[in-house]
Amino acid sequence: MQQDRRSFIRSTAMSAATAIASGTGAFSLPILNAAETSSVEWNKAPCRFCGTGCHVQVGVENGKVVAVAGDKDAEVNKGLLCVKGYHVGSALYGKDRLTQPLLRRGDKYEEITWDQALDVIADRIEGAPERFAFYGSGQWTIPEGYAAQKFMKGGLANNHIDPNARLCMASAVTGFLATYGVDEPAGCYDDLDRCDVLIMWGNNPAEMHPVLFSRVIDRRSRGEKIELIDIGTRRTRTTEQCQHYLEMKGHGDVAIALGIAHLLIKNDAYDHQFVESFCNFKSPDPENPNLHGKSISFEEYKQSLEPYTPEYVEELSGVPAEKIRMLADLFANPDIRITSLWCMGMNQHTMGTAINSLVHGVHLLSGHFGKPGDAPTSLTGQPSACGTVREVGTLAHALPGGRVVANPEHRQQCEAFWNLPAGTINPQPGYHTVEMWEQFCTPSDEGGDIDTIWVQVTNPGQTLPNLRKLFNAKEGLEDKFLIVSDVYPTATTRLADLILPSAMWVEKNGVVGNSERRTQQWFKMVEPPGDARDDTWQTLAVARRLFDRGYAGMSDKDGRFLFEVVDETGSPVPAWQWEHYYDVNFDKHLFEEYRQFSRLKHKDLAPYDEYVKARGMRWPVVEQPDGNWEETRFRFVEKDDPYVKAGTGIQFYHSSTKDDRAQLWFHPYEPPAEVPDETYPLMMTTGRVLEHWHSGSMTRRIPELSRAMPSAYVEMNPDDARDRDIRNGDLVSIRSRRGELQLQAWLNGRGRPPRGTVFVPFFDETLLINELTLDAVDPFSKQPDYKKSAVEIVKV
Ligand code: MGD
Ligand code: SF4
Ligand code: MOS
Repeated sequence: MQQDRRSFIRSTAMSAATAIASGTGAFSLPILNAAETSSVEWNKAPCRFCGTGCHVQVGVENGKVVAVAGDKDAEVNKGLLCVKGYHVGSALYGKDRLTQPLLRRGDKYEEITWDQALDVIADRIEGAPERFAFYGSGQWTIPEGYAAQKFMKGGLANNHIDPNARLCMASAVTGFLATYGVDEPAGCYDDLDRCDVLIMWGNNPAEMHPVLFSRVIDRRSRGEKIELIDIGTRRTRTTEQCQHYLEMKGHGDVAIALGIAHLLIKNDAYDHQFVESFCNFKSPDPENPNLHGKSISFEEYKQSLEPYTPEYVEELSGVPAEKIRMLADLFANPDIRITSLWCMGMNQHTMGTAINSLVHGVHLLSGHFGKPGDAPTSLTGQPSACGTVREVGTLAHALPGGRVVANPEHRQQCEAFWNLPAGTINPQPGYHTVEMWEQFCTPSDEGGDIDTIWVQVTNPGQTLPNLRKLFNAKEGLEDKFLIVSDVYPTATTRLADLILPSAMWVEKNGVVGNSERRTQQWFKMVEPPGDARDDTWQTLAVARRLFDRGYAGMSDKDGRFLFEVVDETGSPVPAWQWEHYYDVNFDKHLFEEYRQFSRLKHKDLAPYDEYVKARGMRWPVVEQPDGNWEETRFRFVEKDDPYVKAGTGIQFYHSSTKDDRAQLWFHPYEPPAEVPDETYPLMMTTGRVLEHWHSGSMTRRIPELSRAMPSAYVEMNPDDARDRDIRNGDLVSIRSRRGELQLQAWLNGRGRPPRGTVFVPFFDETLLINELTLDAVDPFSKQPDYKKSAVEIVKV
């Protein structure tokens, strides 16, 4: 079949649009209880969408997912789901699923076989392996990410692999590393059941982690008292539930954290015993900028905080001085339990590493750490941002198990696990996301040295910042080649040279890791449509094609295929042939291999089969003398964390100063990378909405969700609108230094931005707000700031 490229794009975009408009085409599932039908077979799986990590029960009948129910046995959600979770099954059945590999020839797409597709990819790689990059995802399963990681860093000795999670939680990672020397939250969701005060630092869990938020709100209906504080840049559905709303300007969080620390010291209300036993002090080192900064004395720390009086903090943040005093008084009270929650507000921030470290610092300084309910806890957006990105280490500088490519010992360990010749792994970190796409969009003769990118399970054509520069500029660069594995046509497939149809969610086996260190497993339940195949299989099959062509990197040092799997009799299984892929549980094989790495930094995982029985377990999971595998709720805390020495109480055993202490940071306040001026007087924030998952490629194909939230809009403050003669529903033009877009204005809508600010969601493929967003990044995490772009709005 030959199809004109433009008509393909048009027809797929149209079919998605009509499926959405008419409610036909996309298949909608009833919500059943297990008891309602007996011919339905039920099985557990984590929800496909967010980092909360709810479990669903999936009902299958005649080879189709026909129902979804909340899983009552799951600790995370106890049977509850949000509106996306209830409809997750329908995400499989949009009528324009990709079912066949498609190769672009000039202006046309041609259906090709998988065999041909593998040759195309192998040719690109063999032509220039060092110019090839892999762009992955926090929605990769752990085995998918691990396979890609080994393929790149082991097989190709190429570190140009980075995930969309760079856009998401890279600053949380650097914050944890800078503070504790090891990544991921010490606490867990149990803290939400136990805290007296919950502070949300620029976080809207009512829409982004709905089930988690209702777990908190439910406590009130049981008569428990809990004080909720929303520090935010606009009123949201979260605000509605909070006793306190502290409206801040962009980067105000930095000032607020400094203000709290200032008062704790000034009032001598900090926890002397905790600080003296468990903390060192740090500040950035301007002479030698690096993640671990320089050591400072308590006196220096104290002096640095001097200027951040409540009045000065009010000036910087817009939050009244007495509210800063209120926060400091709460932290000064040792008799209450305080949990801080944050997500993209603190991470998508050009001071992301700094603000993450400062919020940890407030908890450490006040001793609100390590007791159930006393925890600084960052949330992740995606179902496996933790499992696949942070733990498997699918970042340009990392290796599995908290290892890094720059460390010779780490490379050696990894080479030993992979049975590779010594010196195989490249010591130079690869390109992080923004650099990778910049290199790809720069013509080769102008020095752009990435010429092929393989994208899996992410939609960069919609979700990268500053799209014209970092994505659209690829158009017309004939020597650049984009490979996209997806389940639907998207803004990314629009510029793809090779489109690969993928199996999704319960069409394949999977393992993921949620925000609270919980590793979750599921089995394949239905067949993928047409020729769609697992992402892991795709990586494996390309590796094998290279191996068969004699590409040296795809063999281990004994000449065996890098991804060899043997059956019970010891003979290799040809899993790279699709018809044999499920002869073995390839996921289990990869997981067991990966599991060895997890012990290197006390992130121990249990054997695969333990996760089959459980609704997830939180690492470190350690085997007990009776043979049971026990999870850990609170890290660094004696009795709960098996790695803490008896008698220490708390032990930061990965301390970067090697003295079992955490680092308490000072970072000076800096303004945002872009601030409003005369030409662009409004500050724009972007983000998600309840009904849609990220780029909407899945949720916009679910009629109930797309009808509930059909298209993007710009939330404006009524005063800003009045100044511009704009009324509710008017079409307006929004402009930044990078692009222009026309949208409908929404006044007094779901979110209420204060004067001088606007909000635009990024789910709408037909209204790409990321053509306007800024691509400035945090200096340590390289994560971009999507929350602060200067714009102007005029009525059309
Ligand atoms: P998704 O829509 O989640 O967005 O950005 P993306 O990851 O780009 O993309 C997942 C893609 O995977 C979809 O196209 C889906 O169809 C496809 N897919 C689903 N299942 C499978 C599968 O099994 N296999 C394959 N191969 N494909 C599959 C998210 C990113 O967006 C993130 S994490 C953040 S935090 C950023 N947030 C953000 C923001 O706050 N504001 C703005 N303006 N932009 C943002 N962009 C970032
Ligand atoms: Fe799924 Fe997240 Fe909703 Fe839970 S809260 S049902 S994981 S989208
Ligand atoms: Mo991004 S990890 O989903 O918030």
